[in-house]
Amino acid sequence: MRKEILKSKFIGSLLGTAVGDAMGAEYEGLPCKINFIRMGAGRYTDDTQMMIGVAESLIENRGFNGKHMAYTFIKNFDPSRGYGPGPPAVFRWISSGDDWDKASQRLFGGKGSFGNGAAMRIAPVGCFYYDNPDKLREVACRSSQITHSHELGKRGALLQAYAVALAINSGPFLDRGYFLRRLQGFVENEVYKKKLKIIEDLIISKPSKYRVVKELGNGVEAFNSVPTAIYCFIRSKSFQEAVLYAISLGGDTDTIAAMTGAISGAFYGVESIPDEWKNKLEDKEKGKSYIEKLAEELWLIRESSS
Ligand code: R7I
Ligand code: MG
Ligand code: MG
Repeated sequence: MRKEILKSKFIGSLLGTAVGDAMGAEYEGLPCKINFIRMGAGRYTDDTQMMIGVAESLIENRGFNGKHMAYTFIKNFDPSRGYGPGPPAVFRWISSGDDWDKASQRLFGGKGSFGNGAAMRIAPVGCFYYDNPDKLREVACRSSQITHSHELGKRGALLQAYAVALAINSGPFLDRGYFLRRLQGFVENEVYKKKLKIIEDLIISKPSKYRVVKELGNGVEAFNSVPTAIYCFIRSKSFQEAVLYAISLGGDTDTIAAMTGAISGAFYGVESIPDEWKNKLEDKEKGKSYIEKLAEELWLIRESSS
């Protein structure tokens, strides 16, 4: 792959997360079949704030450092970005002395969270380890462990990271069957395998949005949103179509659009994100330009090591 293409895919994936998140944020919790979707204020939410933390920590350490990533999340934490209840509790426990990889196990009666919070932020891991599935698996799981230690929370993040990596490695024409088979081969979990099989069926049957939501979900749980995002990407022919479709399904729109944007941006590259959406994305302290810079730094580290 040409260097410039890889760079565009890295930036596309990180910016795709932020654009999907900011755009979807204004439709969160609405029922399925939303029409007239547009980019509103362009303010991103927790999904992007945590994705930024993942990227910053990978860059500073030139790889994964769990304690550093946990403290980066804590440093960046801004409650006005709309976090789920789990992560802020974990941040408090780590700040009071819990180990970075133990605190999250206290959530949900000791089972850990299966929310989509680990998957929504994972794009930088999928980019950084796009050519190393073993390392991707390890870092996706360990970075999830900071806040999401439930098996289904981690597996969701792993699946999302691998979808981003596959999208980087494919192109310009998508072989849907191949893409799904590679995901099937990677995921090692019955809940997700079943959902991937449903995607296979949906692809050939032009289903209604109600059926998609009924069978794949549009909720805050990782297993009710990561497969949905994969479907949104796979069924569409452009970044724009994929993200609009994701939001139109309703439910956890910021997150499903963020994850759809991460995969679609990794596949189509940054040029595929409509200018109007990019230009409306907030560009203050850690906004559009900063996210582009993070993606470029991740890419540079990979370029210099290969
Ligand atoms: O996963 P998380 O960071 O939330 C992310 C969501 C995204 O939509 C963001 O845009 C933001 O709005 O929040 O936060 P968690 O609190 O770990 O998980 C989210 C929710 O999933 C929880 O509040 C629970 O409702 C549900 N959940 C569980 N419910 C029962 N048992 C997660 N794990 C469990 C569980 O083990
Ligand atoms: Mg959010
Ligand atoms: Mg959300």
